[in-house]
Order: sequence, then structure tokens, then C-alpha cells
Amino acid sequence: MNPSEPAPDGSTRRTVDVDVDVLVVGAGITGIYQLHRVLEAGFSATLLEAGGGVGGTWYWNRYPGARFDSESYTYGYLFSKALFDEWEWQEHFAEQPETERYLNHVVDRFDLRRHVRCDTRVTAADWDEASGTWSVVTDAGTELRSRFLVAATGVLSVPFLPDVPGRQDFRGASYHTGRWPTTPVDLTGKRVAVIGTGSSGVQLVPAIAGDVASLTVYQRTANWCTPLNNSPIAPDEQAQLRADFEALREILNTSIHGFHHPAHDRAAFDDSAEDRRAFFERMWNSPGFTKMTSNYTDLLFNEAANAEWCKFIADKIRSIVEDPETATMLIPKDHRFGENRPPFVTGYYEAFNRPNVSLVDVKATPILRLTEHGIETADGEREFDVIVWATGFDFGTGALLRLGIHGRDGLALADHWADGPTTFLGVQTTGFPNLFFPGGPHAAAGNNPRYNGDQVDFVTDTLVHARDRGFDTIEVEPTSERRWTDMVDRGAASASFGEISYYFGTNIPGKPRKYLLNSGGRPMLFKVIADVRATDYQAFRMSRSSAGSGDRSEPSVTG
Ligand code: NA7
Repeated sequence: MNPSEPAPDGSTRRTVDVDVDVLVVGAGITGIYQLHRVLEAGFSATLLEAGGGVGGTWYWNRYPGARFDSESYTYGYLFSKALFDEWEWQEHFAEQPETERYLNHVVDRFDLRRHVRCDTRVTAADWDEASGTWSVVTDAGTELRSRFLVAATGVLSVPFLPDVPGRQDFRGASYHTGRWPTTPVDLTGKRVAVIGTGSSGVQLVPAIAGDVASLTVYQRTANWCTPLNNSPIAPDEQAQLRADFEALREILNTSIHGFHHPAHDRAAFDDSAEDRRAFFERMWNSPGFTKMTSNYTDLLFNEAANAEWCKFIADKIRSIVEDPETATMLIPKDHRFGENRPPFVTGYYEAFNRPNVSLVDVKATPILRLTEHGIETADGEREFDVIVWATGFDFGTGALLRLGIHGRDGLALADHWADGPTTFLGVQTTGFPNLFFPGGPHAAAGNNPRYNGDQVDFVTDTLVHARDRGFDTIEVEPTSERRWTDMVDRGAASASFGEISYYFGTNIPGKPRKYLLNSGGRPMLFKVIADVRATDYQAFRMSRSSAGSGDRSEPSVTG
């Protein structure tokens, strides 16, 4: 850390700390891979991470019960067979500590740690036109310089805390699932409230229900939860996975959603009612996301097909939850399966059969305020020792907009995206040369590391392409960005049955309603990346910075 020093004009000037080709921000699964790829390609690089360790999502979300709902071996990296062979995932859906260990192993295994600075939060990043570099300032007041800036800051990394009156008044302990402490939290014998029943809340509830004195779940929207069906990976399965690695990698690198699940070949009403029920039963007992990826082909497009599946799940909920009133509350009434991101659970519905677990419907009895001792709803105050906010994240743009990024002519990214993000391929935006954000908004949906990895590979190849041609400044052409963004916006209507999803940003008050994924998904990503390569990267304007060459060249290619 370098101290600030006085400039000749008396102002305080920061000392430039490092000068590298590539600064990566964020040590999650995307940032770690990006660091590896650029180092491997011969660029110098440093990675800055706000957390005390690497892992990103798998560093911050360490609440009890946090685990994958993608199969472990399909979520982990595929770039190295040696890595795949040597890391034996213990469970089909690994718990957070195992994933954190895995990502630390990768960092050490590929000698990345000496390039990583943890406990370092980026507070500003300014494009310097004269030198063609990014000036990045950290919370320690250090300035770092780089030619390229890759913000791998994640789509689900900025926790959302609702502005509930009196939130600061509560005198017990409060935690957000996305900022769970690294020091152990002992909930034994405590009166605990959990607010929120998305993927995080429904993982947490059964994990703590047996330890706490009482657990009160505040539910605003019931979700279509189905069983994760997790299990340990047996030794023969480990051996089979290794033997099948190349085939598995091929499937995962090419599949639409990044999973290895085979697609079904029948629509819901191709089957008789009896066969449909038997099929749904098989789905219910199958692992994780297969209930989406291997279900009837028309599940997400045909309302009647979706309704059949929802009715099946509702019957399951009623058969598990003993109290009929609670069961009814747990059955979604305002959206269909797949409209919200479906959570996958282990013992969630069963937890409500415990005498110490209760459910509060926040729509029927809204939370009015927090008090010193607990939560006051329309039907009175309940006292708690601990409140857990499982209230989600500022999805897609949250982290990027908090980096204090300013591009050409001082344009703030926050202003540029005031009406929602505009991107090309979900990796670049006009006016911000040499800034890339793989794993950001407008990517795809599905098994996250797979399409984020596609983007990292593309970013790396683009940097190499520019370097090979003597260019050091890369900026997407406005027409390319417009086309991609129009495609995203046009597709938004077909992206979901409704508007509930945080994929539209509507969970954050005041956030513009914009679709934050790319409805063409991974196939669209593949198609446009192939087009870019086939047309010699004409989607980008590439040039030599005046600092690099003494004169600014004409763009090499224009689109
Ligand atoms: P989610 O899926 O965004 O869930 C957040 C939950 O918090 C959801 O049930 C919300 O209800 C609830 N919420 C938000 N604000 C409030 C207020 N003010 N009062 C009551 N309840 C509220 O986040 P998760 O962390 O569970 O999951 C995020 C991702 O992590 C997930 O997609 C996976 O990729 C893993 P709502 O539905 O908005 O009515």
C-alpha cells in the first residue's frame, strides 16, 4: 500500500501502485478463470477482491445450508483434465465450504494467489484517454494502472436489504445470507426470523430448524420448490466421471443451458394423464435442475402443461405439510413454474411440521416495522434474537454500478446505464474502452460458470487478437452494441411468463424494468461470438493508443 503524496500544486496525489496489462476485479468463479486465462496468454495481471478470501459467491454466501443446485462437476472448471481428475467432489451438489475449498485449491494449483489481493475494494475506475489506461482506486487509497479492466463482479453479489422502517432499531443480531460472517454464528436455542423464501431462504430454513428455539419464516411470495435430491458421490461414480470427462466437457461446453441433462422428447399432452403423473413423479425424484431441463418440452411455453406440473407440486406440498393452512400458504398462487427462478430444497416443506417452525404470510400481514426486540406485522409484534435477511440481490448491474466507473470524457457508467444496461454480448459497452465485464448483465441463463466461461474465453481471445495486430485499445462499435441490446430487449417479452423475477430488476425499488439476461441464451452467445470471429472482430473498433505508439491509428476494423 503506498501512501498518498503531495503533488506540486499542493493537491494530494496517489502513488501508482502497479502497472499491469489486465486488472481483474472479483475473485469469484469468473474472475479466477479470467485471471488464469490472461496470465496463460502472457499478459501481466492482478486481481482485486473485496472479500477476505477468494470464492466470490462461495465466499460470501456461507449461511448454513448454502450449496450448489447445479451438479458439482458441471459447475467446476473444465479447462484442465488434471484438475478435474484430482478434485473429488464429495456430493452431487456440494455445500459452500467444499466449493470455497475447491476455488482456493484452483488458485493455488495454478499459482494464481500471488496475483490476487484480497480485502481490497475498488472505489473508482477512470479511463485515461491520454495514456489509454484505466486508473483504478481502492478503498486503501491506492491507485493501480492497467491497460485493460475486467470487472468480474458477478450478477448476484450486492445484497439487497429492504428499507423496512426501524431496521436499525433492532437490537438483536442481523445477517444477510449474502454477507454471512466468516466467524461461526451460533443459532442454538435462539429465536430466529428468516425474511425471504427465494433459493437462499429455503436452503437456510431446514438447515437451522433443528437447532434454533423457534424459527419464523416471513414469506412474501411462495416459490415452486422441488427436491434437490442430493447424494454423496460414490467411488464408482467418481471413476465414471473421470472416464467420461471428455464427453461430459463436450456436452457442457455446447449445451443450451450448460447442464448435462438430456432433454425430453415429449410434450405434456403427448402422454395420458396417468403417464404424465408417472413422469412427474420421476421428475420430482430426479436431481436439481432436471425438473426444468428434462421436463416436458412445452413446460415453459404451454400454460396448460405448466399448470399440470404446478398442480402436481401443489399436491406434493399438501401431502408433506401436515397443517393444511400452512400448506396452502406454501403453494404459489401468483406465478407459474419457471417464472421465478425455481429453488431446489432438502427438507424445506418438512421443516414446517416441526413445532418450533412457523410461517408468516407477509402479503396478508405486511411487515410494518422492526422494533428493538423483533418484527411488527399487521397482526402484532414477534420477538427475536436473530433476524436473517434472505432478501436477495441487486441483480445484474448492482456490482458494476457501484465500482465508480467513468469512461471516455468522464462518462459515468451509472449515467450511461440510467435506463438499464446496453451491452455487446454482455461483455462490453460503448464509451468505456478496454473495459470488459464477463459474468455481468445480458449474458445467458442456466449453469452460470459455463456461459460466464464462454465470455471469459471470448474476452481473452479478443485481447490476444488485438495484441497480435499491435492494438491496445478495444471498444465495441455502437451498431454492435445496439443490435445485441435490441435483441435482449425484444426477447424480454418471451423471457418469462410474467414480471415477478429479479431478472427484470423489479425487486429493487427504483431500478428500471429491463431484462437483465439475454433471452437468446447461450446459443445466441455462441452464434454472435462465432460471427465476431468470422468477421475478424469487426464488431470492435481497435486502435493503438497515442501513449503506446506515438500516434493514434485509424481503427483497424469497423463494423
Ligand atoms: P431471491 O431469489 O431474490 O429471493 C429473495 C427473497 O426475499 C424473495 O422471497 C423475496 O420475496 C423476499 N423479499 C425481498 N424483499 C422483501 C421484503 N421487503 N419483505 C419480505 N420479503 C422480501 O434471492 P436469494 O438470495 O434467495 O436467491 C438468489 C439467487 O441465489 C438465486 O437465484 C440462485 O441463483 C442462488 P418476493 O419473491 O420478491 O416477493
